[in-house]
Amino acid sequence: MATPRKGMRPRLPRAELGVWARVFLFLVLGAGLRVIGDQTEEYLKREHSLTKPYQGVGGSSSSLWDLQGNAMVTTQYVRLTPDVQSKQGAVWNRVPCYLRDWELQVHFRIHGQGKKNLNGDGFAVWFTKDRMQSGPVFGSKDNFVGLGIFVDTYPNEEKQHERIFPYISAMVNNGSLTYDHSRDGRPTELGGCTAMVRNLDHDTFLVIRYVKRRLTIMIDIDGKQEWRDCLDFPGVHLPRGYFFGTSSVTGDLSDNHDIISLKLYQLTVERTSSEKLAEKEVFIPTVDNMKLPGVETPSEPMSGFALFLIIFFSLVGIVFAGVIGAILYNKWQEKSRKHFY
Ligand SMILES: *[C@@H]1O[C@H](CO)[C@@H](O)[C@H](O)[C@H]1NC(C)=O
Ligand SMILES: [Ca+2]
Repeated sequence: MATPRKGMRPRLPRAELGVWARVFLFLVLGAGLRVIGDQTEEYLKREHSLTKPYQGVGGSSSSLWDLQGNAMVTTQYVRLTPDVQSKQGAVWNRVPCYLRDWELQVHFRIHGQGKKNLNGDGFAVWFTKDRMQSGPVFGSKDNFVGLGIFVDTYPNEEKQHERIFPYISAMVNNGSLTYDHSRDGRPTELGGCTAMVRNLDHDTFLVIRYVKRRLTIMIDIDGKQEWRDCLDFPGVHLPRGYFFGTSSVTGDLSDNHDIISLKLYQLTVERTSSEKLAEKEVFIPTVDNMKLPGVETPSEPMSGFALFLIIFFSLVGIVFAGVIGAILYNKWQEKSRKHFY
């Protein structure tokens, strides 16, 4: 990913603060606040977060989260689907989110008996207008309105063009697009990355960050407490007041799809007055410069090395041309001298 990230906080490992620093911040600033970087602050929003021990989830009417389908809650995780064929489940936030800038940290675990590529299908993380509607897109409705992030563990498309699964991808929809399951959603994706996330002993996370209309996905799946880039896409316009949710489905192949936590942070970001003006409220999800299905993908931006080679050989060319030019000029002078006498 070569695009520079402007206005982003420097990335820090999750365990960036020591215990005493945390205690100090907790006492001084109150619970739920993490101070990071210079321009950005994060506040954990409990009304949009799903954490142990999942009090009341799927139960009481005061609960912030609803379960749907075969999803079930234990003390350690919310299991969207068990490692059993033809199951579907989801968990949805009841409170619409009106935050302008946010970050959703998803702590998940995918595990099962199936050997490589004999497992499925993965899970989706949603920020959508509709909630609690089962369907064919990782257990949730198609032609959705909003944002879908897919952790796809099964390659449906036979010809995979070098793509290695599991694969994480993102899609923004205004309700008109259909997710093409047989092609793993490739015609409509914004981008994505490979993420070997199955049957791991360590914790696996993905983070979805939405700041100043820029959608960024990072993953922490190697057990090193480091965020790795997965997708970075500017010009993503998402309306406010949508719902966070996550869903999963199994078919002939299956896996346990477990959500350990969903932590939603409000990001407080400085904006210039022109930035404020440019960011109009939107009511339909759109993406600037979205490459439409069937349109050729633009070629990769030039790498630094390629640029170096071009400049290097241009210089060599100029020097070479200069030398040749000088030789020819000398020859010509000699000739003209000969001519003269
Ligand atoms: C929805 O998206 C499609 C495809 O990106 C586009 O052709 C259509 O005009 C959009 N509709 C609205 C109402 O924005
Ligand atoms: Ca798939």
